[in-house]
Amino acid sequence: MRKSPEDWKLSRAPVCVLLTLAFTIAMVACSGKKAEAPEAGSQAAQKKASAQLNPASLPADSGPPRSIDASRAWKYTKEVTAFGARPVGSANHKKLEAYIHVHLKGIDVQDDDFVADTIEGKFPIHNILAKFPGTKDGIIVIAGHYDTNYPFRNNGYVGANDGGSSTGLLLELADQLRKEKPQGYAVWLLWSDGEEAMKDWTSTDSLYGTRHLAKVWEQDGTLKKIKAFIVEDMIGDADLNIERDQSSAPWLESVIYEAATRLGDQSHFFHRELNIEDDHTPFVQLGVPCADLIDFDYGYGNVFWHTPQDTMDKLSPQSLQIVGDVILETIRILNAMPAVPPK
Ligand code: 1BN
Ligand code: ZN
Repeated sequence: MRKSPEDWKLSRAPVCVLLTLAFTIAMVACSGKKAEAPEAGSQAAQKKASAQLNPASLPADSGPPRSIDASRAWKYTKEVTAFGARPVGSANHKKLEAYIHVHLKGIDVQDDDFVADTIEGKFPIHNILAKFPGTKDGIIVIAGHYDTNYPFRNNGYVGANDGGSSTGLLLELADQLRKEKPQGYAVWLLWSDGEEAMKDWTSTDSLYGTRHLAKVWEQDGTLKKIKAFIVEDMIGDADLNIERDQSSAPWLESVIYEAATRLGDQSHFFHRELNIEDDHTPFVQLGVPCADLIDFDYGYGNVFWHTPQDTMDKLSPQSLQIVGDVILETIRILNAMPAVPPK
C-alpha cells in the first residue's frame, strides 16, 4: 500500500538524524568512498542552492503523464536477479548480456566492448546502448549498471536492488520508448558494465564501463550533444528515498523534483544530500549535466547494501513505478524547455 506524502513525512522525520549518523559511520567502515553530507551554509551548499531552478520558470504541465508498466519492470528485475551473481567475466554475466540483447531486438543497439586491466587481471567489459532517435538535436542518456561485485561472486550475493532494479527498469523503459518514439531529444538507454569495484572502491577500481565510454564520447564528439545524463541505481527499495547528490547538476535535479511533484511523488526525493560517486562521475568530470538517482538508505543504515540480503523481498514494484514515471516526466519537461541547460 502506497503511503501518502503526509505519512512519509511523519514516519521518516524522527529517524532522519540517526540514519544520517549511521550512514556516515557505515560509509567510512565499508568502503572508504566519498559519500559525504555538505556543511550547511558552506560555499558549495550556497552555490548549489542558487543554481537550482524556480519551478515557475519551467514549461507548464502538458496533459496526462506517461506511465511505465511496473509489473513488467518487476518481472524483468526478478528475471535478472534469478541469474544470480553477475560479476564481470562470469557465465551468468554472459547470460544476462544475451538476455538484454534479445530484449532489444529490432532497436538500434550499439555495444561498447573493451578489455579492462584491473587489480584482479584483465576482464571483458560490455556496455550496451539502445538508441531511440528523436526529433530535436541533442541526446538524453538514461543509465544503470547490470554487473554485480566481483568480490561477492561466491557468497550467495544476487544484487536484486544493486544491479537488478536498474537493469529491470531500463528494460521497461526500452519497451516504453519502442511503443512511443521520443518526441524531442533522442533518448539513449545505457546498461553500463563494470560499475562495481573489483576489490575496494577507488577512482581507478570502479566505473570501468562509464570511464571508458566517457572517453570514447569525448573523442568522437558525442559528449557535446548530451543534454542530460541521468543514472538510476538501487531504485527498487520498498522504502524509497532518492538522495540529492552534490556532484549532480542542481538545475537538472530541480527538473527531476518538479517532475516528481507533478506526479505527487516528491516525498521520495531529495530529503538528504550526499556526495556520491557513481556511473555519472566520469561524465560530471567532463562537464556533462548529470543526475544520480540513487537510494543509498537500503535498510536501516543501508545494511542490505553489498550483502547477500540484497534480495527481491526488500523491493517493491511501486518504487520502480515512481522512478520510471519520474524519468519519463523529466524527459517530457526537458523536451519542452526552451533551452537545455537553461540559460
Ligand atoms: C552504487 C551501487 N555504487 C556501488 N554500488 C556506487 C557507490 C559506491 C555509491 C559507494 C556510494 C558509495
Ligand atoms: Zn554496488
